[in-house]
Amino acid sequence: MVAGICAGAVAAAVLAAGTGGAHGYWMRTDARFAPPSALVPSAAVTYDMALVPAAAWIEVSQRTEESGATTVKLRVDGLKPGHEYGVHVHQKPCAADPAAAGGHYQHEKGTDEAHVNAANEVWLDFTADDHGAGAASARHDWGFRQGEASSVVIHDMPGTHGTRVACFTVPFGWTAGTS
Ligand SMILES: [Cu+2]
Repeated sequence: MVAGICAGAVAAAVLAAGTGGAHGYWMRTDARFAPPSALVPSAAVTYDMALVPAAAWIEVSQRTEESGATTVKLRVDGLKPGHEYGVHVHQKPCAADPAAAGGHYQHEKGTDEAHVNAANEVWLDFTADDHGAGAASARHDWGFRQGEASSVVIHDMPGTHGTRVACFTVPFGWTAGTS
């Protein structure tokens, strides 16, 4: 019974969503982190309870304009005060295995420095304030391809070399004509 109520709350956490296309796309979703072993699964999974405690909060929003230009915003609360986190949009949904989220979403695919950067990927690095809250925003003149952006992964340090400490499965919308 409790599980049923909470599942409904998770579904309702997506406040508004449209389809990709000429009118753009807007989406905002939030959740509280839970470990993969939680009886009631969450779309937000923590792998490191010291850096991302259970019940810490995350919100992700996406606004894609008619041009395809896309802004992704992140807000968090309840994290470790003063800690610097690295955050990226990843390709696949979260699971109990931190590796399940796959690699970073990339506008143009490549593994060299020309491709692995905040201009070609969506980076949302932030430093938690004295109360454990944080925020970040990234805007690009491109949007996502269908099925290739599925989560936001939090790492234990900024940049691309951090360990994955949490993951939030997000219903990102795609830009029509790019799939
Ligand atoms: Cu990442």
